[in-house]
Amino acid sequence: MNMAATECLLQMYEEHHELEDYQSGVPRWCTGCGDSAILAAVQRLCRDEGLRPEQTVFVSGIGCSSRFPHYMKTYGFHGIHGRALPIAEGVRMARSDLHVFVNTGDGDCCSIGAAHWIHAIRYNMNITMFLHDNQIYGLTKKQASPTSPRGTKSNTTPRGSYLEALNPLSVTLGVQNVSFVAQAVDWIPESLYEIVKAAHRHKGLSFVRIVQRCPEFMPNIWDPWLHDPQKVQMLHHERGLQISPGLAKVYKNQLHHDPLDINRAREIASNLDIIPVGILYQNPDIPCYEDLRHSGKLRTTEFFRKGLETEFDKFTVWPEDEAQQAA
Ligand SMILES: Cc1ncc(C[n+]2csc(CCOP(=O)(O)OP(=O)(O)O)c2C)c(N)n1
Ligand code: SF4
Ligand SMILES: [Mg+2]
Repeated sequence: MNMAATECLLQMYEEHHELEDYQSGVPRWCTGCGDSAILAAVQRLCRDEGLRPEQTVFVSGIGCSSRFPHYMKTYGFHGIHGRALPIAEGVRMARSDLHVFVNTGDGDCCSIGAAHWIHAIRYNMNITMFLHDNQIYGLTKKQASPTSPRGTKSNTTPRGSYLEALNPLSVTLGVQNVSFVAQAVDWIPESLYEIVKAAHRHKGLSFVRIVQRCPEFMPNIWDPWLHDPQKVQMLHHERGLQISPGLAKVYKNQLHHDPLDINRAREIASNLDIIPVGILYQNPDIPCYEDLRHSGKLRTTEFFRKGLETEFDKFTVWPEDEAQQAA
């Protein structure tokens, strides 16, 4: 075999990945936890899109859902509660060649990390963000979160929570520079996969709220939607996602929705009786912050070394300066 053919084969081997190339460890999530479905969809995405594990990084905060990077055989950063987004933004600024993902819980994102969430939308960096919304603090064993429905009994709200839940879709759709908003549910794996794929392919901050079941602390809350497919509305459009014939048979509540129409997206998001599934909004023309800042130039180690040396040189006292001062 000649050299060119050998190199070609080696390259094919390096670029071909199986699911196990992305799987790491045994997830510690409870049986029936929706996080497992999200993990399966994302590992499949990485394999199908051929994402090189060494060029892929998952960043998370703290929570059950934030254990996600441990189960991906890629780079990962299990961060600080509420701070997944700024960490991911730092990674993205320094290494625009990486695929950057964020896994965050409803407490992590919508409570302690809410300020970072708002600004991440506005900065619109090329990051794919999954909000695992189980409407409760899971890891710390059942405290109400901003997305808990009013009346939720928890350790912090024993008489039931007093406030209406925050709507993560409406909040995101209200922020300047929003470029991608979608919603998925953990119990429809086919559309979950299509949505995470569309989110990854979008250039900009892709916000995907995933309705995630927590059978441990919020059992049965999604039963009305699980048992009545009419309460799940499948969004479809030539510019968005298509509904497969199999899904169309079960989910007959379908809406032809143009993802460029932000006002309609806001209306859809505000109807809480049904769960819209699909892309609510997508605008590919919003510029990414990292492009505005350094026009796609890769920040290499050499780049940083030169920059640091230039800065240090400003404080160097050269021998001739000392001699001049002494004279
Ligand atoms: C600064 C800080 N405050 C509080 C905590 C405790 N804490 C850990 S996870 C968590 C909430 C997790 O809820 P969520 O983000 O919804 O994730 P889930 O466990 O539901 O996936 C809290 C309050 C912490 N680790 N750090
Ligand atoms: S407590 Fe809830 S969110 Fe956490 S692992 Fe168990 S089912 Fe999942
Ligand atoms: Mg939660």
